[in-house]
Amino acid sequence: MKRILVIGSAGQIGSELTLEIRKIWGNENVIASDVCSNPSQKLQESGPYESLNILDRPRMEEIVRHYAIDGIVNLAAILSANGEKNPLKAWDVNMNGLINVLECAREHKMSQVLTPSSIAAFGPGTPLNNTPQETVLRPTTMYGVTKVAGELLGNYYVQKFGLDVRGLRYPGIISNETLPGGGTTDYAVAIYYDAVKYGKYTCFVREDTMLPMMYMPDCLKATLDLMQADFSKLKHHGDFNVAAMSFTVKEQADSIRKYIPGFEVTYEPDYRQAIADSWPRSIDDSAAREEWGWKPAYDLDAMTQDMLKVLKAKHAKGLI
Ligand code: NAD
Ligand code: AKB
Repeated sequence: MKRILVIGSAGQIGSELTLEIRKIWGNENVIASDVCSNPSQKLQESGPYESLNILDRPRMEEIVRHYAIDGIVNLAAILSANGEKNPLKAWDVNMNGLINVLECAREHKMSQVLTPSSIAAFGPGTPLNNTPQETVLRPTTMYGVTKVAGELLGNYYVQKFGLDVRGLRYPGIISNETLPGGGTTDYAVAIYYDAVKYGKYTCFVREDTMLPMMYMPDCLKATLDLMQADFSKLKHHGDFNVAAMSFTVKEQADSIRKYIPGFEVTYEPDYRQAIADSWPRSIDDSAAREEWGWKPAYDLDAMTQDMLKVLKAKHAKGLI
C-alpha cells in the first residue's frame, strides 16, 4: 500500500492506530478521516485530515481520487451498548458503511482493506472458554450481527473478487488516550479513570464478569502485524481471533488495589450485563499465532501499572 485512508480515525482505536500507521507509511501518505467534529490536534497536525461520513459514498470517492488512495482501514462503527439503543443506526453505519468501503476498494483495485471484527461476533451458543476460531456465531446484539455479517462479507470479497480484506476479532480494548465509544467493555477502562480520579468506581456489570481484554499497545501491534503479513500465507482473512488476557472485574479491582490500596468498587448491573454474559470468557487465538506470528506482551498487572502511571500523570496536570 502507498496511500491509506483511515475511516473513523478519531475513535478509541483510530486516534492511536492512525499515528502508528503514519510512522510506518509516512505522515503524508495516511489520510485520517471521521464524521466527528472535534478530532484531536495530534490527528489533525500529524498529517492530512478529511471530514467523511462513511455513508457518503460520493465524498469517499472524492477523497480516494484526490489522494490516490490504495488501502482503507475502516474503524467507523457503532459499538455494542450504543447499538442496542439505536439498532438501525448500528446496522446502517456498520453494514452500509462497510459495503461502501468494499465497493470503493474493489472499483479502485485497492491493495488492502482492514476492517475489524469483535468478540461480539460470538453469542450464547458459543463455547465460553478458550473459544475456538471456527465456532457457533449467533450473537444477540445488533452490533454482533453486523460483525458476523461484516466478517462474511469481507471473506466474500476475498473469494469473489480477489480483494485483500483482513480483520481481527478484537477483545475489549483498554487505553488511556481516547475514551471508548459506547461498548460493553467500557467498564474495564472507566475503572482505571475513576480509581485515579475518585478512588472508587460503580461498575455496570457484576464482579464475577469475565471477558477477554487487550491493552492498546498490543492492539496496535496486532493490527500493524496483520496489515503487514504476507497475504499468501493467510488461511483466514476477516475473522482472526486475537487474545491477550481475561479477568473478572474483581481481579481487575484487586490489581488496581496493589497501587491504590483503598480503592472501592460497587456493582449496579444494567442492560450491558446480558451482553457481557453472551460473550466468551477467553479466546483461542492459535490461528493468528500460526498464520502471522501473533503474541501479546501485556498481562493484567503490567497493564494496570502502566494505565495508572499514565492516568495519574494526566490527572496531576488536570487533563482528566
Ligand atoms: P469508537 O466508537 O471509539 O470509534 C469509532 C469512530 O467512528 C468514532 O470516531 C466515530 O466518530 C466514527 N464514526 C461513527 N459513525 C461514523 C460514520 N457514519 N462515518 C464515519 N465515521 C463514523 O470505536 P473503536 O473502539 O475505535 O472501534 C474501532 C473498530 O474496532 C470498530 O470496528 C469496532 O467495532 C472494533 N472493535 C473495538 C473494540 C474496542 O474495545 N474498542 C473491540 C472490538 C472491536
Ligand atoms: C464493545 O464492548 O462493544 C466493544 C467490543 C468488544 O466490540 N468494546
